Amino acid sequence: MLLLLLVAVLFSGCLANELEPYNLTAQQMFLANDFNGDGKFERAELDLSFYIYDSEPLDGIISRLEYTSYINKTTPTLYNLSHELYDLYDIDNDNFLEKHDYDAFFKLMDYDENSWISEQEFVHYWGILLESLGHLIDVGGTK
Ligand SMILES: *[C@@H]1O[C@H](CO)[C@@H](O)[C@H](O)[C@H]1NC(C)=O
Ligand SMILES: *[C@@H]1O[C@H](CO)[C@@H](O)[C@H](O)[C@H]1NC(C)=O
Ligand SMILES: *[C@@H]1O[C@H](CO)[C@@H](O)[C@H](O)[C@H]1NC(C)=O
Ligand SMILES: [Ca+2]
Ligand SMILES: [Ca+2]
Ligand SMILES: [Ca+2]
Ligand SMILES: [Ca+2]
Repeated sequence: MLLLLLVAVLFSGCLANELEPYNLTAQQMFLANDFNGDGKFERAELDLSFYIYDSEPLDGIISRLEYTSYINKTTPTLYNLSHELYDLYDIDNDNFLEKHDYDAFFKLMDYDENSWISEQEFVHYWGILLESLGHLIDVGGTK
């Protein structure tokens, strides 16, 4: 999930520091992934945000290869980052993203354990994450 919005930000700016401030980027990601616009990021919306990466085979499971090659095709500058994100999502480290991985990843963001992610929870989680992974974005040797 979520790289889609990073992609949009990068295309408009083309520099890694366009992702800063990271909390603002995280906020935009929240808005983009709250598909029904009710101010809550819900478990079903997490599934939706990953749907796009499922290609070959089209089986509801996203392998590391499916995920990272999609990124490499669409935004090669995010290729390294895509591996780190995949590690994060693939909670049991078996190189396949499945329901139990999404369940566990969702819980990581749901600090108050009320089964939906508020904008505040989302921005908190992704703000920290982007800060720690931002250096992996390939900005063409300028940074
Ligand atoms: C981002 O962080 C800055 C500095 O802490 C703060 O002033 C700003 O309101 C935050 N923006 C969002 C969208 O959280
Ligand atoms: C990324 O895509 C390029 C161009 O399609 C390809 O040459 C390269 O092998 C790919 N790299 C990886 C690591 O998938
Ligand atoms: C991506 O990974 C390759 C191989 O580990 C490394 O050579 C390259 O510098 C990395 N790029 C970025 C932007 O971190
Ligand atoms: Ca929602
Ligand atoms: Ca698949
Ligand atoms: Ca897994
Ligand atoms: Ca919550």
